[in-house]
Amino acid sequence: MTIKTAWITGATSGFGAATVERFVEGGWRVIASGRRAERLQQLVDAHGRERVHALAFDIRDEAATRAAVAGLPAEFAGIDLLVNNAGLALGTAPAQQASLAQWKQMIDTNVTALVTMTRLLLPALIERRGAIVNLGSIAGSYPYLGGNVYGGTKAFVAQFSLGLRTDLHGTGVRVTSVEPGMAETEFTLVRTGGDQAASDRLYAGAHPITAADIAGTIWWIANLPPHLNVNRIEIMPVSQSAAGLQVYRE
Ligand code: NDP
Ligand code: 8X3
Repeated sequence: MTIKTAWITGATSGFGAATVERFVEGGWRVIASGRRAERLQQLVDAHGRERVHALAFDIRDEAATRAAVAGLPAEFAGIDLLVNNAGLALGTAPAQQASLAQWKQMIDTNVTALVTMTRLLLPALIERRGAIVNLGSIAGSYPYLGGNVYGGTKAFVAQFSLGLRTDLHGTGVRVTSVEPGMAETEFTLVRTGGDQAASDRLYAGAHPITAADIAGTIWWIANLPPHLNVNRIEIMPVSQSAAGLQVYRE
């Protein structure tokens, strides 16, 4: 049987790290990328060089991304699945107080780097009739206070995914936008600039989604019969639901 290959961005933590584990366990080869080289090395040490190819680079750096794609070893050069997972939220301040630098970092990572990876890997994905799974978020559909640019980047991910499907019509390439709600990863630690107590408070008692839940969802999507495409999938923990609109009164 031919061994399939997935490129999983943001593989050093959370959804990405769990997805690496799920796909390696399922017999795939994985290209694991992220900035924290030591965490990537741990994946290689755990699973072996023939299963995991680690690429440490900042995904906002287009030249580094191009070099990573161009330098893939032959065994990892045929890509069956791209999981565009690397991403982040920074800050929860309302727009009028938010940091412009943080806004730009979210756009550079969640939007610009995602489209760069996609564009660079499309030829390989078309050749293999492969699949793309993009990590959107419920924040792209439901506004919340302080979600401003983060929500905007995830709305882009959802609409870009639908547009990709349309453009890739007839190629056999599948595209899915996975849109989770509250999930316990390093997401809130990153968003709050390292406030572990704030992260713990947010998830306490809420039974949030786990990274393994999302890895299992991505595994399911990638292994559906080839005539099926999940366009979008929105997943929340049972403890979370939408809570309506606000009214300001004079
Ligand atoms: P984590 O913070 O645990 O993981 C984020 C990953 O993105 C890390 O591996 C990190 O790697 C990588 N990353 C961030 N910036 C860069 C960069 N500049 N270059 C390369 N890699 C980068 O968060 P999650 O696992 O929760 O998040 C994964 C995705 O899921 C994100 O797109 C997030 O927006 C989305 N999401 C998360 C939800 C949640 O509640 N947790 C819900 C809905 C969507 P490193 O730091 O090593 O570079
Ligand atoms: C992460 C989910 O609700 O914190 O995308 O924005 S949320």
